[in-house]
Amino acid sequence: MREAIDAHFAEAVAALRAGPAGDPRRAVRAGGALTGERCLELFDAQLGSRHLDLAARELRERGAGFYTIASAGHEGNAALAAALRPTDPAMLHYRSGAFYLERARQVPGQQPLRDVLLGVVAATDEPIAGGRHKVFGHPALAVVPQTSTIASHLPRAVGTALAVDRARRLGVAGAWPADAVVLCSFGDATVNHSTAAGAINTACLCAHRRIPLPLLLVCEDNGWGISVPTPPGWVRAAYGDRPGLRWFEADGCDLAAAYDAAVAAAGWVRERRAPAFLHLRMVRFLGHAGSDAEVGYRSPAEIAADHARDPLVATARLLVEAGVASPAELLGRYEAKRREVLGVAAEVAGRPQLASAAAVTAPLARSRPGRVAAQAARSAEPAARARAFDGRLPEDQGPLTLAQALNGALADLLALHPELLVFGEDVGRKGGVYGVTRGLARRFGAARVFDTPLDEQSVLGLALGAGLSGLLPVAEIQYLAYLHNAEDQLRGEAATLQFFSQGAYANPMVVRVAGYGYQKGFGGHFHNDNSVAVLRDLPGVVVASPARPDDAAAMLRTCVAAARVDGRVCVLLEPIALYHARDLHAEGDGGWLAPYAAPERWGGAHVPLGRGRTYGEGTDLTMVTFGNGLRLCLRAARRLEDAGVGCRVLDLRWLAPLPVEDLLREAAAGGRVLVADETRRTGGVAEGVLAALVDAGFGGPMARVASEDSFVPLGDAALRVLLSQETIEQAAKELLGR
Ligand SMILES: Cc1ncc(C[n+]2csc(CCOP(=O)(O)OP(=O)(O)O)c2C)c(N)n1
Ligand SMILES: [Mg+2]
Repeated sequence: MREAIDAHFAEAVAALRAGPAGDPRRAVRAGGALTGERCLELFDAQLGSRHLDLAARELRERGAGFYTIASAGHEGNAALAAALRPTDPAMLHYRSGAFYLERARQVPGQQPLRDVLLGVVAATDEPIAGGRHKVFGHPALAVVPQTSTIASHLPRAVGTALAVDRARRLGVAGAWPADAVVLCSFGDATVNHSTAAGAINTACLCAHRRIPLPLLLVCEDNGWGISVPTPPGWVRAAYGDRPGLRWFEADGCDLAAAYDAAVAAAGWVRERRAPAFLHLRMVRFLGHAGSDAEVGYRSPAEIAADHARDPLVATARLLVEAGVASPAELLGRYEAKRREVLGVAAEVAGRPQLASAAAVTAPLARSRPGRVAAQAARSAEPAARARAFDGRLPEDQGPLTLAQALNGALADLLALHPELLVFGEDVGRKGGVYGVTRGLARRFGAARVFDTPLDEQSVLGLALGAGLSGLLPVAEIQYLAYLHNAEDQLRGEAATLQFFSQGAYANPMVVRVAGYGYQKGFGGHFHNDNSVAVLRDLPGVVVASPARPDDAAAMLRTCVAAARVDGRVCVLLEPIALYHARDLHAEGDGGWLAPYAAPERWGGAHVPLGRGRTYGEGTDLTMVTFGNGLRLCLRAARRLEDAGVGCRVLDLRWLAPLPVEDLLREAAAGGRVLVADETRRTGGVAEGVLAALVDAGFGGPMARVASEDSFVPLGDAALRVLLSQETIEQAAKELLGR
């Protein structure tokens, strides 16, 4: 079936009246900068994009294609690619076909029509996602693939823009040229999303504070979010006059106007190192996607009226009126492009798709333990360490608390890696709510250790952008409950980037999260959150849960090493209640302190990913636990041993990947397994531990104790829902049949 816009283009261009021959080196419109030659090049990208859309529909009809969201009507975004450099990182709206084709034209050796069609047919030889998704992305074009979640790329774009100039200031090699502009484009409905609003607010705040942020935000406004109209004038009303955000606008259907506006906006951002917002008025053809029956919410007359705004016809008119080409010539180009695209489509249809689960999951969790161990063993030279610690090395300070050990490890890592940044709410001058980052801002400077705005999505966005840009971010989320309001930045963005780019792009990061309960009734749910299910099911994401000071320092180093070496995304869950704990069994015994686990080079030990730690050698019972549970279990084990029961306690240390090998060995040694899980009964860690035992055919008795499926209340009531030592002891006795 021939699409209406296809027929309309032919009719409208045939009806154009040829002007006298003009000089293609001159502007197609007096007063503008777009020459006839350049206009023809961009027209070629626009034609290619349009025919890709038409071909995607044909492939879909034949059952050979799997994606039909079109760029039709948005082809003016070719002007953005023309105004930018092919080395400027681009995070693109899903209607960016013309941008992609024009950018690819600027880089030798590209086959962009083929790239896009390989994506449509989900072929394994598609260059970025390898058949995992249809995205615009290519490492040679600095186009970073985006997820389908609208707005979720804006925090990363802000972080990337910040990282461009921060890398230069720190004198470290970033991933982008020092004068790069970061492009982030999106639709009009997207500006209403809180993720977009928060990210743009953070950009404004940076500009207000004169923090360099070369970010070009482009809203491609077609007036619709699927079936919901955006009120005319709304985007301008919302963003036209924001502090620190320079506004540009143009008719995106008019290539000459869009080009001038894009050149002005890109130049402004590049020179000022400050954010700008370019509003391009577009039109949406072919509905929202192939499956969207637009006639259900718009009249046929209204839909047809849009054809008058076809940006391809508008470009043809520019060329014809400037005497650069005749209507017949342009129609010839249109049909030639159709043949070219359909030729490629025929060639790629039926290309092999991913054929096994192993093939699909291959990019998820790159893991090179030998290289990670070697990296984790490294440390700064003695003189640099002495400076980093003001001459007081942590290994000379006697036994430390968990908070002190983490503080020492962060300083060691900052001293070792000039590209490492530590940031979050209150981590700078205050040194963190619990003092974990105390003194770091003073010793390493505000460019490396700093406070962020109070917006967890922006904190994670900064990590996403910094990691992508060659920096090594260690972000802090103040409380686990507040990770939950931003977790899509971890789930949708951080965890998927390697998956959708086959590792061509990565966002190495460590996110430190203060969490878990047991704060003696203080703080209630939000400060005692024990929900970790949402982290454990993220494919490829490492979840570390150190309980003791020596493990905490060593595991933080492992996480940073895994991020740096393999691009891993690591979450370090830090038990708040143990930050300042000193004793284990009795007041003053110092049982929860430990000497600083210095880097291996100075005698410290490395904790490999997914390796647990065993306490005790008893053979009657194995307790499996982590976090605060370790302390409870060690105390319970002491009492059980007094009663003649031989216990061993396995601290899992890593909640993802679970230390299955250690688990099976210790389960066999104890014969019976009691899992003590301070998180919830539903979705808690015990579910994974017991399932791993069952999967492996462990035949001994098993039981679990966990906290209740509840939020944690204030005061002594907290003890009614949290796992307790008594509960553990009682369950152990039942399991032993006593
Ligand atoms: C967070 C999120 N919610 C809902 C969707 C489903 N969705 C996909 S596109 C879209 C409309 C986006 O409209 P707009 O930003 O104007 O872009 P356009 O498609 O018009 O170019 C919606 C609601 C989504 N992808 N992400
Ligand atoms: Mg829209």
